[in-house]
Amino acid sequence: MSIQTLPVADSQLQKIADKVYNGQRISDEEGLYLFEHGSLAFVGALANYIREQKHGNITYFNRNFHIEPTNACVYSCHFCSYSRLYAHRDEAWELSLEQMMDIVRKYDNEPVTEVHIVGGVHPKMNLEFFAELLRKIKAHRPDLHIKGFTAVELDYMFRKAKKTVREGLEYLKEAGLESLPGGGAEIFAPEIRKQICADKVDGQGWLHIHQTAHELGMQTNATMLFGHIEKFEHRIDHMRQLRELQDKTGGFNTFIPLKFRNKDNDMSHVPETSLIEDMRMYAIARIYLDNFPHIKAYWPMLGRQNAQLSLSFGVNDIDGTIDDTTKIYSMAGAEEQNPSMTTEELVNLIKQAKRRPVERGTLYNIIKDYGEASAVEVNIASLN
Ligand code: V47
Ligand code: SF4
Repeated sequence: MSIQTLPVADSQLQKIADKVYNGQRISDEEGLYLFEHGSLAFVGALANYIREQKHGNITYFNRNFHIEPTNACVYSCHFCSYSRLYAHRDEAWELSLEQMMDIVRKYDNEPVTEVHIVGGVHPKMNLEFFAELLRKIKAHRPDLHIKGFTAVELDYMFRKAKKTVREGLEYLKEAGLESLPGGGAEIFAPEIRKQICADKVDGQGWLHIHQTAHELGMQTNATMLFGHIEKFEHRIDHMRQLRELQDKTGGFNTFIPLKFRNKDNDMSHVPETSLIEDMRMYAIARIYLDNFPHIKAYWPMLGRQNAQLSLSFGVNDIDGTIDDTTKIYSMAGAEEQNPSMTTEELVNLIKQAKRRPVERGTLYNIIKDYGEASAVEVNIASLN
C-alpha cells in the first residue's frame, strides 16, 4: 500500500493529506490543526513526501565558518544567553578589524565557501566599520560568500547612519555583502515579542529589511524561535507572514526553526520542548511553507543526532562545518559545546540517515555530490 492510501481516522487530517498529495497549499486553520492534532508519524509522513518531491534524497551542507564580532549588545532579549549588555561590556568580547581578518586568514588554505557574520549590536561597530570589514574580506578572498548581519543588526546600523533600509543595504552590497542570514525574526506576534525581546526591531521592520534585500537581488533566510511562551497560533502567524512575503518576492532560500534553549538566560524557568515537538515543528514547517525551497536543521543548536533524525521529518539541509566558530548555542546550553564537524563527519551523518550528501554553496549551487549511500556505507558510517 502506498503512503497516499493510508487510511486516516480523522476526516480533517484526511483532507489535509489529500491536499498535500495533490500539491495544494494548506490554510492557516489546517496548519493549526496539524499542530493541535497531527501525530509525529502523520506530519512526518506528509513532510517527508514533500521533501522527497522537492529534493529526492539530497541533503545539503556547506563548508563555512562564523565571525562573531562582539557579544556586547544594546538590547536585552530575555532568551539570549550570549550577549552582555553594552553597559557591562567589560565582560564581553569585541574584535577589531584586524582580529576578524586573522580569523579569515586562518582559512586561507581551506576549501570553505561561506563566512557567516553575526553578533551583538554594538554602538561603535557602525555601518562604516562593517563596510570596511566586508571590503577587506573581499579584497583578501573574493570567492568567499559573505552572509552577514541579522535584520536587528542592520536596523540599528542604518538608523544610526541615518540611512534608509534601501540605502544601507545598497551600501553594504557594494562593499561585498551577498546574502542575509535569518536571525532576529524570533516570533513576529507583538504580544509575544514584547515579552521576550521588546526593544529591538519589530516583525514589520524585520520583514521590510528582508523584502528590500530581495528587491535588491539578495537572497535571505528566515528563522523562528520556537518552544518558549508562544502558542501554536503564533507559530502559524509567523510562518504566514513569511509565506506571504515569499509569494511576493521569492527571495527566501531557507526556513530555520530554532529551538529555544534555556541555560543561563532570563527565561531559564521556561522548560525546553521535547524531541517529538521539535520534529513536529520541522515537519509542519515543511508542509505549511510550500513556497520555501529548503528547511534547515541547525545542528549546533539541535545536536548532531537530532539533526540527523530531522532528515526524516522534512529537513533537507543541515548547515555546515562551523569549525567551532560560534558561541550562541553553546552558551545557551546546547549539547554541542564546541561545534565543529569535518566534511567526512557530515557526509557520514547524512549517509547514515540513508540520504545523499551534497555540498552546496550558500545559494545552493552544487559543489560536490557524494552520491547515494551504499548499504555498506550506511552500516559502517559512524558518528564521532
Ligand atoms: O535570532 C539566541 C537565536 C539567532 C537563543 O540564516 C537562540 O543560515 C535558541 O539566526 N535558544 C541567531 N535560539 C542565529 C541565526 C542563524 C543561525 C544559523 C544559521 C542561520 C542562517 C541563522 O539565534 C537569534 C535567536 O533567534 N537564539 N538565543 C537561545 N537561547
Ligand atoms: Fe542582542 Fe541578539 Fe542577544 Fe537580542 S538575541 S540580546 S539582539 S545578541
